Amino acid sequence: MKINKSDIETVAVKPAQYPEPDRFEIAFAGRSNVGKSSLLNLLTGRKSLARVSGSPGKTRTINFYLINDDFRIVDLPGYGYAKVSRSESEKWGQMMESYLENRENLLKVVQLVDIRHKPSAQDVQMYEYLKYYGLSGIVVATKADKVSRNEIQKSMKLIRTTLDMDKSDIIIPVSALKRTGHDILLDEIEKLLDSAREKSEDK
Ligand SMILES: Nc1nc2c(ncn2[C@@H]2O[C@H](COP(=O)(O)OP(=O)(O)O)[C@@H](O)[C@H]2O)c(=O)[nH]1
Ligand SMILES: [Mg+2]
Repeated sequence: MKINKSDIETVAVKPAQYPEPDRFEIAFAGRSNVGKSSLLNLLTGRKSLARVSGSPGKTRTINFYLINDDFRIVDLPGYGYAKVSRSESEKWGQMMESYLENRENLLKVVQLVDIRHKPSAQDVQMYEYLKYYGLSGIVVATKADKVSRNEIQKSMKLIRTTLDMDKSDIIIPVSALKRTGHDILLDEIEKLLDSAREKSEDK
């Protein structure tokens, strides 16, 4: 699949602000600063569709992007930023829950982890949560340009065991800097959309 068209559709902090659930959605989750915005820009071929931030912890909204006038990519607020207050992190939890637990048109959540580090306790918790809701299965290892080829293989093993991924779950190393890996992710997204469409036709 190629992305020819992408636009920010809605910025939401509560369900009343979400767009109608009339299109399939693929969401991105991960620690703040892991590279979610950079990945979105890489996939869409746009330099600044999503704001890339030097200082972590800025995105406190759920951002809905309309892709090819067809489906949506949803950028979820990042977690794991040390300096947030308890009330802020509770707000984050409520925002995530209200989206992830009730969104009927949500097909999958792509979990992003930094290829250089062992997934954090919060990454593990997030992946467990996604598994529980049947939304897990695709992990993107970001910043692949920062490690050697050999280390990529090692990191992928560490990510797989730490997140307790299923055999059929996949890890895709991606570099926004070198512009690699995004084609594989786009193909996976296309597969998800195709099979969801087949299912909805069967009904
Ligand atoms: N070297 C390298 N840096 C990256 C990559 N992806 C993101 N970054 C950097 O990581 C920082 C956080 O990126 P951003 O996309 O804003 O992360 P977000 O908070 O998850 O949306 C920025 O300084 C990016 O330039 C990558 O693939 N390679
Ligand atoms: Mg971001």
